[in-house]
Amino acid sequence: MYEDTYCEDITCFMGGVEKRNPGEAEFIAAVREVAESVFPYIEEHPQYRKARILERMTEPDRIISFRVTWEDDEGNIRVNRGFRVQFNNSIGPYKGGLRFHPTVNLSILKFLGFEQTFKNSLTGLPMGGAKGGSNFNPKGKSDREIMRFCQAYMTELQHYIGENTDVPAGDIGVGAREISYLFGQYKRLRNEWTGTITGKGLSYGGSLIRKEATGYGCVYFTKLMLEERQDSLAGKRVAISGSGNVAIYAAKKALELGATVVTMSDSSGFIYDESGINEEKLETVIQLKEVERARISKYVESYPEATFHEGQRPWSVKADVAMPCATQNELNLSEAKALVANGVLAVAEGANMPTDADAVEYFLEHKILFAPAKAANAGGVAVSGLEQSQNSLRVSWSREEVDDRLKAIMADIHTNCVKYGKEDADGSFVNYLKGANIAGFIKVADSMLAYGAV
Ligand code: NDP
Ligand code: 2IT
Repeated sequence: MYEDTYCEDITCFMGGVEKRNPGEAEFIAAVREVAESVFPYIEEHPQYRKARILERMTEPDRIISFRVTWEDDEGNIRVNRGFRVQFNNSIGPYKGGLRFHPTVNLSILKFLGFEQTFKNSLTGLPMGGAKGGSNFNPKGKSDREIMRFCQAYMTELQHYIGENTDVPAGDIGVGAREISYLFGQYKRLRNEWTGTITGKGLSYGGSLIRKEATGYGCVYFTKLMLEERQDSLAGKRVAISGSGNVAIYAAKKALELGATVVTMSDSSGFIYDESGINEEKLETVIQLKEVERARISKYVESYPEATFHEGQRPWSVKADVAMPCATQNELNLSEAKALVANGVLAVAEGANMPTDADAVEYFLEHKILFAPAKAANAGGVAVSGLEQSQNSLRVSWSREEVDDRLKAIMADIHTNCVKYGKEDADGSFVNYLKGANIAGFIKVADSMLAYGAV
């Protein structure tokens, strides 16, 4: 099953990856995307080839899988599967979110942990890559059930994490409420108060701007890409998918910078508001999603000028900027064609791997500004890193201080993407995908080289 050959080309290398990870479509796609960017770079830097850095980087340090047993409100015993994939800790303690969603499996968590390694490297902060979660479905569960599940999950996870080992955070289905229950249980079991989880509430060690950071960072990055082309966000029509943490704060910052947000969505469909989802309407979305935990379709009850499109994704509308902020594989080739036909200028991935590989290729062929997830959504984990720093220093920085640091980190990521992603003879087109993959690779690869054969 395991073929240990020195590969000279990407076909041989990917053949090995596919053999070793049968049926793991998401993980294989994430590896292929990185390998396509870094293989030519490795060719020019044979020290990486000789040390088999890419082979090592695509094998997680370890995978932890465990049973989570909990009791629902009716007294029934429920059983879920919990995971933590500790992918690579070359440049810092493992860091990455937890996802609670019925689709969670090893392929998805391995792809997310692999991506996280490069993303965290791009932030410039000392963080390795990891991801975890469970196939638990939080939808329709009572607060008490969520609490019992989080406590049961943490009772096992606590053995493997710690402020200098592995620091989890939120992701799909894990927001402020779940983080509080998880952190409360960790603190209780370990009798220690450390910054072992990020995304905490402000009264117990959380950082200002963490909640907003992924969405804000994604918009800051989009602004920088447009400025690179002497353009701006002001007056642009923005199509956003999702209505969770990332989507909401991407919408908020886009509005602040003078754009018009025309769509949001959830797994049941999307809403289209031609007149724009303004500040007041966005507050309604926040109320719907964060407080009532209701469906986005309810938006049209408050704003009948908008339309709800059941079972559809928002990529058919006319937009200058598209921001997929819901989940993986939510923008396919035909939707990419529709966006380009409608004049899209920039696509920024708020979610992880939302765009299918052939759709990414189509955007790049058409010279669309394409911000890959590991660059565009790195603001979330970057502010998690700042939360860790504040916890270690026992200080709390102001909103302005954290926001300024976030802006500076996104600007550095942008600069590095431009440095390694310039294409065309005159360097006029920036392939941000290639730039992000190479820039993220170098720091991790050089650390692995320095450690010798580990
Ligand atoms: P939330 O749980 O807050 O929101 C998720 C949103 O996406 C909801 O609107 C949800 O709709 C929708 N969604 C989830 N799964 C699907 C699906 N299979 N099909 C259609 N819609 C779906 O998660 P986040 O906003 O935190 O995460 C969104 C994305 O951003 C993910 O890819 C995540 O990995 C990525 N990300 C998150 C970061 C963070 O800090 N939170 C940081 C960087 C990236 P519904 O309610 O109907 O399920
Ligand atoms: O995908 C991601 O970068 C996250 N879910 C955030 C991870 C973190 O540790 O803040």
